[in-house]
Amino acid sequence: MKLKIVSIIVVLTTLLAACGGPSTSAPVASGLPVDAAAIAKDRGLTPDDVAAALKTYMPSGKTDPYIMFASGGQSGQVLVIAMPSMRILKVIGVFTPEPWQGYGFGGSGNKVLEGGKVNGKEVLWGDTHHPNLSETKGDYDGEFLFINDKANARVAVIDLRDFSTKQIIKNPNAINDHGGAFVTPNTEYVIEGPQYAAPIGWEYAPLDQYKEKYRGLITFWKFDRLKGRIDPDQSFQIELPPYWQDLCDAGKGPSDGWFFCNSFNTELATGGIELGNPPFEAGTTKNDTDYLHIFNWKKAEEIFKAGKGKKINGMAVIDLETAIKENILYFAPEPKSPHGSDVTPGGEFIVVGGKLDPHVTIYSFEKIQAAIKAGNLNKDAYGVPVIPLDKVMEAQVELGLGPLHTVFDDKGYAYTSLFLDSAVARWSLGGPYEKKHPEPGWKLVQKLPVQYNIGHITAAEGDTASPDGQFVVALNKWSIDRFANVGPLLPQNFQLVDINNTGDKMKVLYDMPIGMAEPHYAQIIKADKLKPFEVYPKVGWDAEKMAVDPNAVTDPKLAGVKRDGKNVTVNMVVVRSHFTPERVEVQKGDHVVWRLTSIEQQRDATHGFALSGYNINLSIEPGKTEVIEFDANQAGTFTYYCTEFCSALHLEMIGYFLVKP
Ligand code: K7E
Ligand code: CUA
Repeated sequence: MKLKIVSIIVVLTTLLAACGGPSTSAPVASGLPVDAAAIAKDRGLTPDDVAAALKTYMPSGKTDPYIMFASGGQSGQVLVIAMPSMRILKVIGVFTPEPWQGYGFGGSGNKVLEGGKVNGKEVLWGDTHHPNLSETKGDYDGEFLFINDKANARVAVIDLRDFSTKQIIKNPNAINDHGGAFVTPNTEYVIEGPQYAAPIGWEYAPLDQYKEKYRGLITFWKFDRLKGRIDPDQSFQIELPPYWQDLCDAGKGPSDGWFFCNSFNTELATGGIELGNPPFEAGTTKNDTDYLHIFNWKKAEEIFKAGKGKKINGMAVIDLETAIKENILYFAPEPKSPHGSDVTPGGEFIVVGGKLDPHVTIYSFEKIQAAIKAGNLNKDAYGVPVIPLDKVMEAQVELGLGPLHTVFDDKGYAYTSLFLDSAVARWSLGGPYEKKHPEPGWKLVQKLPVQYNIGHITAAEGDTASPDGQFVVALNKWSIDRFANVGPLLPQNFQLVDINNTGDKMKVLYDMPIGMAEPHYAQIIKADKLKPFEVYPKVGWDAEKMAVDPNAVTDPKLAGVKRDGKNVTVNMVVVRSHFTPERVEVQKGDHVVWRLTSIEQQRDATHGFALSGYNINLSIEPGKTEVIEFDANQAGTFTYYCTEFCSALHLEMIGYFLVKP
C-alpha cells in the first residue's frame, strides 16, 4: 500500500513539473513528496483516496469545468453546484422566498411568486423534481432552466443570464404533476407530465367514479425564447386515461416530434386500506405491465393549431377521443412498476426501468413506427391502441434490483440507478452504439455500490444528443453512516462517480451532503456554455423584465421624496456607502412607492436593503433597480440598512424611515 502511495506521489510530482510547477530540484518539490506521503499516512488515506482527492480538488482561484443544476426538493429551490469539486455556488429561489436574493420580500420576486398562486392563494414552497436546461438541436444551450413543482402542478422558468426565476406558471387543470419539466430538442415546449389522476380542474368527484371522471393530463407549455416566458395561450394539454403517468423524455434525431412517458396504476387502484381495500402499494402493482405512453407531439400541435382543443379553465385540451382518432397517442406494455423513461443520445431507443423488475427494457423507435404503420392494434379500456411488447422491444438487460433512471455517456454506455441494490449499473448499448465500446451488444458491465438508496442519476451533458462522459452523480436518498450525526433527519448524499474509463472501472470520488431537502433530478452542463452577466448590463435594470426601468433614477441629485396627495414616491440611489436620501418621512396611511437603483458597476459590489418592521428585504446587485410598494400603516421610527458587508463603512449605510402618526 505504501508503495502505491509513493507511486501516486511520483505521478503528482511529475504532473507538477509538467504543469510548469517547480522543478524537482527546487526545495518545494523535493519537500513535497515527503510531506504529501506523510499527510496521506497521517490521515489514513488509501491510494484510491489520494487519487480521488487529486481528481476533485480545485485550487483557490480555479473554476470547475462543469456546473450541476440540482432540484432542491421540498425546499422549492434549485442548487447550483460546481463539478468536480462539488462546491455549492448558489441556491436559486424558485417556488420559495429566498432572503439572500431578496426574493419574495417586497421586490420584483413577489410578482414572480404571485404567478404561482393556486386558486388565488399564495403557496410559498414547492416540491421540485426535475430541472431541465433549454436545448438547441438537442444540446444544452445554457440559456434557461425549467423546473416543476410536483405538489402544486407548477412550472418555473429561470433565466441563466442572471440565475434568477422569471416566471412561475400554475397548471389550471392539474393539482399535481411529476413528468416535468422536460423540454423538446429545440425547447419548443416545456412538458409537464401528470402523476396522480384527478378530475380535470380537480373539482370534487367521489372515488367510486374514478374510471369515468378521473383523468391524466399532459401539458405542452409553449416556450417563447425571445420573451423568456412560457406563453399559456400557445400551450395545450392532452387528456389521458387515469393511469399515473410518471417520467417523460422527448425524442430526438429520428424520434424528434415524439414524446415518451412511463406510467403505473393501470390497475386503476383507488386505495382505501381503512375500508379493507388493498392499499395503494398493493393495488397499483398487481399487473405485470403498465403502459409506456407514446405521443406524437408534432401531430398534437397541428390538432391544437387547427382549433380542435376544447378550452377548459382557459387552456386548450385535446380530449382522449380526438387524441386516439388523430393518432397522437399509443401505448406499449412495460414491466413491472415502471419508473423512468430515457431516450438514448441518438434518439433510437427508449429505456424504461421497472422498480419491481430486475431488467431495463429497451424500446426501438423504428419498431414502434413499423408497428403503428402495420396497424391492427388492440385497444386498452379507454380505446388507446396498444402495441405488443414483442413488436417494439429491442432488448432487455438484467441489471439488478430496483432499476429507476438511466443516463448516457459518450462511449456507448448507459448508467442506471438501482434503488434496491444501492448501486449504479453501467451497461453497454447495442445497435449503433456497439462500435463505441469493446463489449458486445446490450450487456451489464459493472455494478458500483453507492451509499445508499440511489434515486436519480445524472451525467455530464447526459440528456443531450452528445453526452460528455467523465462523471456521473448518484443522487442518493439515504446517507446513514456517511456523515457526522446531525439528528434523525439526515442529509441526502450526492456521490460523484468517475466514469472516465471503459469497462469495470467506475469509482466513487466524492460524497457531498445535501442538508436542505431531498433533490430528485439534476442536470450537468459544461461551464463554458453559460454566459451570465457579470453586472447588470445597464444601470437601472429591471431584473424581472430584463430591461431598463424607464423610471429608474440614477443621479443622486435627482433622488428624493415626492408627494402627490397620499401617494409618496421615494427615488433612491444606492452606492457605497450610502443611500440617497437618508431620511424618508411619511404620514401614517400614505401609499409608498419606493424605487431603489444601484449605480455600482463594480463586480460583486452588492448592497442589501432591509426595512425593519415592514418585512422588506432586497438584494440590489450592481446596476439593478428594485421597486417596492406598500401602505405605511404602522407609525413609528424605523431604520433601513444595507445587509451586505459592502465596504468599510457598510455599517454606516443606513437611513431613517419615519412614519408620523
Ligand atoms: Cu425518480 Cu420525481 Cu424523478 Cu424522485 S423521481 S427519484
Ligand atoms: Cu451597502 Cu453594505
